[in-house]
Amino acid sequence: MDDRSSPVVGIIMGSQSDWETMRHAAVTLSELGIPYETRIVSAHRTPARLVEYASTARSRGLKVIVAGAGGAAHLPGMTASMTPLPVFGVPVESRALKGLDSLLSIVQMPGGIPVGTVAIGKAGAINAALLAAAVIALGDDRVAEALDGWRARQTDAVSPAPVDPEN
Ligand code: RP5
Repeated sequence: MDDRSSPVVGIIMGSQSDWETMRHAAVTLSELGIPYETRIVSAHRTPARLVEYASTARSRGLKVIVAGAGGAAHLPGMTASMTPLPVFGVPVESRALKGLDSLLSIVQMPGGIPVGTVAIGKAGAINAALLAAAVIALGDDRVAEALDGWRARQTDAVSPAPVDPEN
């Protein structure tokens, strides 16, 4: 989806090591047919890249940014400080503190610069993508229909009763 049409969601992350988590946001957007781009943008290691990315995001046509980072996770907040677009922050699970550090770093923004913070790890990456889709669906009937379908399929997939695992 990255190159087929103009991206409306930017998926950014602080490190290559975040991709194992953030790829779930990409998969979810692909399932919904929403064009996105993926970039490694570190608040600490590539601050100039962050300024360039965040400050041009809206003029390049992005509508929502999903930002994942771990540890001292400044990326979502710094991004939100430089763009008026909605930013959803994904706390990536860290080795030392299991992502609690990431979560608190992202969620505890001072009043005035919001970051919509989701759950730690894969669930958060999926939900950030679904929130991005919900924002875009407000002005895009095709995405609204795709999101309705995604949710209906999820509902249909829930068995009415537990089953024993194979083997
Ligand atoms: C953060 O540091 C990244 O978002 C990543 O979650 C964490 C560790 O990065 P690496 O040392 O694996 O590159 O900036």
